[in-house]
This record gives sequence, structure tokens and C-alpha cells, in this order.
Amino acid sequence: MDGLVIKNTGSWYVVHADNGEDVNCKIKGNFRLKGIRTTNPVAVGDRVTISVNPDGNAFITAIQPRKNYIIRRASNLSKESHIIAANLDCAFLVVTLAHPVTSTTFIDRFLATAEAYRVPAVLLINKVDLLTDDEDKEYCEAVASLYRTIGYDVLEISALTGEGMTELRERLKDKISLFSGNSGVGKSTIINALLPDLDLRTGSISDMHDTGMHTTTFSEMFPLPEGGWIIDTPGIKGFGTIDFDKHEIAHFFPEIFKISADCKYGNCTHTHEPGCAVLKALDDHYISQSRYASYLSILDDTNPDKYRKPF
Ligand SMILES: Nc1nc2c(ncn2[C@@H]2O[C@H](COP(=O)(O)OP(=O)(O)OP(=O)(O)O)[C@@H](O)[C@H]2O)c(=O)[nH]1
Ligand SMILES: [Mg+2]
Ligand SMILES: [Zn+2]
Repeated sequence: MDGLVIKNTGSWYVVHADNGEDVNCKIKGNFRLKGIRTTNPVAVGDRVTISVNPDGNAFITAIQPRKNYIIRRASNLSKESHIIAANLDCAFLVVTLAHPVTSTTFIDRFLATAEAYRVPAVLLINKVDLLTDDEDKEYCEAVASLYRTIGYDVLEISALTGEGMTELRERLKDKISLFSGNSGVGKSTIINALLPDLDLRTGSISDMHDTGMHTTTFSEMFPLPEGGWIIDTPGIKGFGTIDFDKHEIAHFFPEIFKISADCKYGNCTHTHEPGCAVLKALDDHYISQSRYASYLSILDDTNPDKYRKPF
């Protein structure tokens, strides 16, 4: 029997089987992603084949090829990777500009990964109700406009007041959508607002660190009454990229890629080369400093010394 993986607890999975039943499954066999070590061989969103033993225990025995996925380094210094979810129609990156503050490096690392794996990404700026003074509002508009200019869809919402939620709901219909982001940005709160019967656990923001408390611990997918699925995920701190070749990183920054066509050298890394059109555009403010800084930080991920074992 085939089905859709809708929950991953780390040790077992819930598969929504094609007969409509939800079956708790373990893994049988060795699923590997072209030589990349992953902490979770099976991810939420995977289409799988399951078999149920006579004793009632069910196993995932095969994974169908993935249309796409979002993957990140499991932790800062790890060589292992973690597949956040697979077979996505859209990845919503939930960010906040206050309580907590999402860094632009985090945003750009996520967006670059979505580009690399061909997942359409939407920036969801939540908690706009907290932006009360003019300066905060102007900053929010500047962030939204930066990403819109690059070509991303950006929604400014408040799960608390309901602002922007209708526009969000429209984008979710009949699609499999991922909600990802730092802890405390309101992923579960937004999903609760969309699906009031769900009552997912939400957490407060630490007064001391102004960060979330890692309330959601498992990835889980929920059906929408109007059609489609949304995936709630645990908050993540950093977003280490994996497996990028240093010459392909610019491809994942659409505005940098476009300008790089005018670089003097074909293998330009846009760091020091003479005749680099990207460096010129940076000087002329056609490319934003924060985006370029994120590009450099991902370039540094490809430095083999960065992840060398400390002995
Ligand atoms: N003011 C305001 N607070 C919000 C909004 N959305 C969520 N919050 C609050 O932010 C806190 C964190 O919300 P969660 O939904 O638990 O955040 P999360 O992203 O699911 O966090 P993790 O599960 O830890 O990754 C809670 O106290 C929510 O009430 C919003 O739009 N405005
Ligand atoms: Mg949560
Ligand atoms: Zn260049």
C-alpha cells in the first residue's frame, strides 16, 4: 500500500495511507540520498510504500523519487544533513522583525536553498502588529521591498490580529506548503489561526534572549478543509547549506546571477576579480549589502576547513 508521510517523530512515522487510514510505521531498509548522510532518511511529504506484518507492525519499505525537498546542515559543525520536508509546492519562510528578530543571513540561506532545490518560496513576515513606531514600519517596508524587487512573493501578516491572513489562505489552497523559520516566529500560531480545531501547542518568547523556546518538536502535516496540506516544523537556529559548489552559489541569488552575466571572467566568484560586474553593482547599490554578505557566508560553507573535525 502507498501513502504520504504526515508526521516524523524521529523514531517512527505516521503515514496517511491511500485508503484514508493513518498508520504508525517504522523504517525497514537503508534509504540514502546520493551519498549524503541525513539524520532522517524519510521526511514529511515523502510518498512511500508501506507493508504491514502479520503481527500488526507496519514498515516503510520504499520511498518514491522526490519532486524536491528542503535540506539543511543538521547542526553547525555537522557533516550530516536534515531534510525538512519533501515534495513541496511552496515553502513559506516565517520571519519576524521583532520578538524574535530573524537575521537576513538566515532568510537568504533559506531562500538560496529553496532556489537550489527548485521549491517556490514565499516570505511571510509575521507579527506586524508589534511594529508600532514609524521606524519599525519603515524597516519592515524596506525588507519587504528588497525581496519583492528580487522577485519573491512577500506577505505581511499578523496571526494575532488576522491581518493578511486571507491573502495567506488563498495561497495555500490545493497545495502542499511548508512553514519553516526560527523558533518563536509564530509558525504554530499561524496554523492554529488557519485551522482553529487543531489547537497546536505554542510557546512564549524568552525575556532574557528574545528567542523562542523550541515548542514544536516534530514535523507534522495537516489537511486544509478547502484542499491542500500545511506542514508545521520545529524552529531552527541556523541554516547551514550543504553540497553547493562555490561557482553555483550565485545561481541561487537571482539578482546576483542576473548581473554576473556581465562579469569579465566566466568563473568569477564575485569576491576580488577584476571586471566583476557584481562588485560594481554592489558599489552602485543595485545589489544590497545584506544579500551580498549572505552570499559570502554561503561561499564560506564550501570551505572544507570549516567543517574539519577538531583534532
Ligand atoms: N504579537 C504577536 N504575537 C504572536 C503572533 N504570532 C505568534 N505570536 C506569539 O509568538 C509566540 C511564539 O509562537 P509559536 O506559534 O509558538 O512560534 P513557533 O514558530 O511555532 O515556535 P517553535 O515551535 O518553537 O518553532 C507565542 O507567544 C505567540 O502567541 C503575532 O502575529 N503577533
Ligand atoms: Mg511551533
Ligand atoms: Zn563577478
